Amino acid sequence: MNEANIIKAYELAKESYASLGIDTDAVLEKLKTVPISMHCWQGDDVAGFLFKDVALSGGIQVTGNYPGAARTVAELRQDAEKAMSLIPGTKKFNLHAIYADTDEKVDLNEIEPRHFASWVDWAKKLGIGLDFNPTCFSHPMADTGFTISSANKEIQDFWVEHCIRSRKVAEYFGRELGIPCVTNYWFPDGYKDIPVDREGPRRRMMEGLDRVFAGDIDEKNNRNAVESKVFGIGAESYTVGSNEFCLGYAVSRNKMVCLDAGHFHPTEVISDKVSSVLLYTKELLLHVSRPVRWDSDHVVILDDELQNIAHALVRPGLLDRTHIGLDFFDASINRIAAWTIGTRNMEKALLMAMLEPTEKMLEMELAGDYTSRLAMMEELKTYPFAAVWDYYCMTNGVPVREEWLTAVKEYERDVLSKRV
Ligand code: RNT
Ligand code: ZN
Repeated sequence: MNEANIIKAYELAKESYASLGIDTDAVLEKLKTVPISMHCWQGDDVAGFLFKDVALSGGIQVTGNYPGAARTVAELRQDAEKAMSLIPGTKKFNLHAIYADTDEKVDLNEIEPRHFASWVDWAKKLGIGLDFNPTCFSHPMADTGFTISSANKEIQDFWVEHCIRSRKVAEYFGRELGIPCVTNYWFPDGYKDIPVDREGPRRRMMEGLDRVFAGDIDEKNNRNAVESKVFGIGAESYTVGSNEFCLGYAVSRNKMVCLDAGHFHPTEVISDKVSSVLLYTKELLLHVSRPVRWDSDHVVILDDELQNIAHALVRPGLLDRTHIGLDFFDASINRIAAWTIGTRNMEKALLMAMLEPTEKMLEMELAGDYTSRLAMMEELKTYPFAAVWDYYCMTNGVPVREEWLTAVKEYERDVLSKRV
């Protein structure tokens, strides 16, 4: 793309938006500071490094066998850096416990901050924050389908211990990096078939979580979220950590919920949940994903729901209380492209939401002028958003438009294709 043309197009776009009272330069300054947490697990199909050759469990699934998945910590970092070089804006990196970088033989109930020290060094080098997740799946102690809500004391204790240790790793991340870590607790616990007792497992999950958050907890450096789900593969009839469970837990314990776009009934959308949840909790975590017929974790595209999520955060000023994380894993396409497409789309959706004369539209709404409201919403869709986006990419030193694909193809040829 020709730089002079990008600037020319931007100047014209800037005038168009200025006529609506929008300062595009100010919008781009703000957008640049909004952190998006890129999930490590897109890079290696949720395999991790702590255990070798373990099947993915917990009712989630990665499909596809596109070559080039990262096999080592070094490869994953190299891939993530490549993706980050193609994405504008502030990033964080979201780790799972199974991504520990250690030669020691440690189990999940034995992890310590030192097993993650090299991630801190790496994050410092890149100047980014880290987020964290206990890994309550893909482990023999999760084979019954229950973890922290298990009626078996030994199993429950194991996962409580894992979560406490995860929280401490997360607190260490926040302390070391000076950027609060966000820790997300997701448990796949549930039944394939109709249970007799729906209350017991939920009570045990509540008590287990209370043990995880007991004692000294460092909320300055680490914020904790619980992620709900409607069902998982093999847990179709009953999921312990339902939406009501997690919301109730978060509100009563001063924690966050994590709303994952794929964890609700097919016509239920998280964009409509944000404003309610944030009336009752201080902060919110999102797992921006794309369910296709089920919680399929497709790469995030710039669809209506993504734009609605961005509007739900930007219009009422809830962006600063929301942590945006991504959660998808597609092994059927180039994984660096998957990260790049999904994360760039999140940025685009935020930019679109910021390029809106919200106050004017709110006036229309309050005056009962729904005609003008609808007219504006529709006209805005064809405003010169693309020119602002291109300029944002260019001035942030990342490829403009599909030019990033050339970089990915080169990387595939020179690096990924050699991983055999
Ligand atoms: C699973 C949840 C959870 C996981 C990651 C790997 O349905 O969405 O967030 O995707 O922890
Ligand atoms: Zn999720």
